[in-house]
Amino acid sequence: MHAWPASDVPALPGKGRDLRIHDTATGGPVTLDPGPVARIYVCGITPYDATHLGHAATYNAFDLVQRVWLDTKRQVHYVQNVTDIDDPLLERAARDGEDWTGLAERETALFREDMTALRMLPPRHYIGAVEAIPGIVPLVERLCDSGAAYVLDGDVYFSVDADPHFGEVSHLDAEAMRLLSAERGGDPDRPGKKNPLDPMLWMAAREGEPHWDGAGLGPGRPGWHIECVAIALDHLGMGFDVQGGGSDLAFPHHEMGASHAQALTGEHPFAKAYVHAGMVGLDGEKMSKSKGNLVFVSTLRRAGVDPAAIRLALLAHHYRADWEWTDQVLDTAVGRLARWRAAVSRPDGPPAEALVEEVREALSNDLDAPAALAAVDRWAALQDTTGGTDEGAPGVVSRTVDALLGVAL
Ligand code: 5CA
Ligand code: ZN
Repeated sequence: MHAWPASDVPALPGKGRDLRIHDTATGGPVTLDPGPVARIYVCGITPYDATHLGHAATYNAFDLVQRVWLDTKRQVHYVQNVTDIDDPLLERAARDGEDWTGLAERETALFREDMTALRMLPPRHYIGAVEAIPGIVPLVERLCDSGAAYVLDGDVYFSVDADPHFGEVSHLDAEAMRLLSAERGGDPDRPGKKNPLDPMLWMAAREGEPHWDGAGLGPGRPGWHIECVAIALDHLGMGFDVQGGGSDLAFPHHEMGASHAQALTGEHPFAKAYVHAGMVGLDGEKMSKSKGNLVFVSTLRRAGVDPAAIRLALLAHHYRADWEWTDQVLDTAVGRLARWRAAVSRPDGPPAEALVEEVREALSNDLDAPAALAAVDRWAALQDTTGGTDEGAPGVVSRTVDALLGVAL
């Protein structure tokens, strides 16, 4: 699949800082040392509805990861998937009497437009589940051959007991895992499973549903977790730096993915850090496609909201916090954008060197975007009250905000 166009990332004076980030698996901060090429996998959308502010907030967090690494002069190999075949997509298409491929294509196209408008840097590889199927089948066959998978009425399940590290990503107790598995696509109550938590790797073709050639597995379609594992192993390999997504992916998705990969390769870990963004809510509930309480990026754009203001609204919250979208959040961002634009529109201003370092420091410290915004606010306030004589300082500020925060002033 093609991704979306990259916006320019201006080079900044001096040198960026290494990223220290909260890792769900260890429950604390880790300082990543990726070498010259940093590797990151971020779980993509299931394209059955438009991009909402919750999605945008999660992709914003991982865009910052990429920007911090680029500032250290590293290359970034960023991979993202599109879950373009899964139950929710088929259910929505059936509900609306629409062809599931048309729905997926339309919503993926809209996602690309939203990401472009928000200046999210594109992944290097943007891969759909459907196009990954030829790579998924042999992995499932290998898991079967090694005894880490088994067949139940034609469906293939992964045996979580095959991975000695199972549970080490999310650290949940058995009951919590069972509940979340039932809520998030698993089937813990299906009779005949070795362990109720075992997730499906390959679903045998169902009457009237799309299916693909599965060689020895028979016709069917892939499970959700193996999709991301196949794509990540193909394009990044084991031990990549960051596996990212919203906090609702920690279990089962990232836990199961890590176990699939570890059982396949005999190596550990799948990712050096598992990074999870908080959930954005509306009216007291997590924004979710299934609940329908959504504010879409595309709706705001069509209403004339500047995408830079949407981006500033996202950046005003720490990525790990759960927060609520309100009109006030957007109004504050619109006001901030206007103040910043006025402040950089003059040829000179207060010195900007310290600001560049403050923004770098804030982001390298577990992506503290609110602290970065506060630093720019202080510079803009100084510009507004006393001004300054440093020629070119507004340009430096503008490039810093662009390169590190993805906001074009
Ligand atoms: N296709 C799978 C991942 S392989 C999936 O979870 N798709 S999704 O469309 O449901 O979500 C895409 C990303 O947005 C995931 O990282 C998810 O955790 C995140 N996300 C979904 N809802 C919210 C929300 N309300 N707030 C923050 N992030 C969210
Ligand atoms: Zn995923």
